[in-house]
Amino acid sequence: MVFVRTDLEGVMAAILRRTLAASIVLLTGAAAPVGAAASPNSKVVTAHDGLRDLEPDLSGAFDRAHGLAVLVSRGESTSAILRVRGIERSAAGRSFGAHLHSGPCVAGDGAAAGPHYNTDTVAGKVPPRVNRSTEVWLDFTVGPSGAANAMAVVPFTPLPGNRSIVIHEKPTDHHGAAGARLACLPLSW
Ligand SMILES: [Cu+2]
Repeated sequence: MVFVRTDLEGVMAAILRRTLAASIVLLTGAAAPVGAAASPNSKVVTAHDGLRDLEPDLSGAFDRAHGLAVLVSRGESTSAILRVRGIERSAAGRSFGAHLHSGPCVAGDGAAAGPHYNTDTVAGKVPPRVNRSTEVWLDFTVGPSGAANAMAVVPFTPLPGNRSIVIHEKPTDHHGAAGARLACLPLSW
């Protein structure tokens, strides 16, 4: 487990470095990439904010939590990371489902986030396949200090919109269900 966590931290640090480099390119309009991996074809979405409560009776563990989400798309592939900090330590060891949802993150209104973002649905495929390749699943387990990390790589680029990452009370099952919606992080681009 320590190996996995360390490895994940390394991967996320690399993505964050690339994100920063890509952002610098966007901000400065520099023609040449800044940093080794800042491809001009990569698209980067970031969000860093306090989590919004969706179910005040259930979401106490996330009352003071904040989240960082980064989506990096290159070609047909998107890498997504989620870092959550400030989770109540009583939740250490618990696992929670988390997904990119198609709708906005509105405090107190879990339904506003709508269904999972699903690339089959966007493409009009009926019925849509529901799995970790058609949706962005970012389940995590809370560490002893109240921190959690998750990463997913999917073979599509989510379309822009006012979207959210929703944290659920249970890990995601193979139908994509994870129980009540506890908290969310707004993600708009
Ligand atoms: Cu969800």
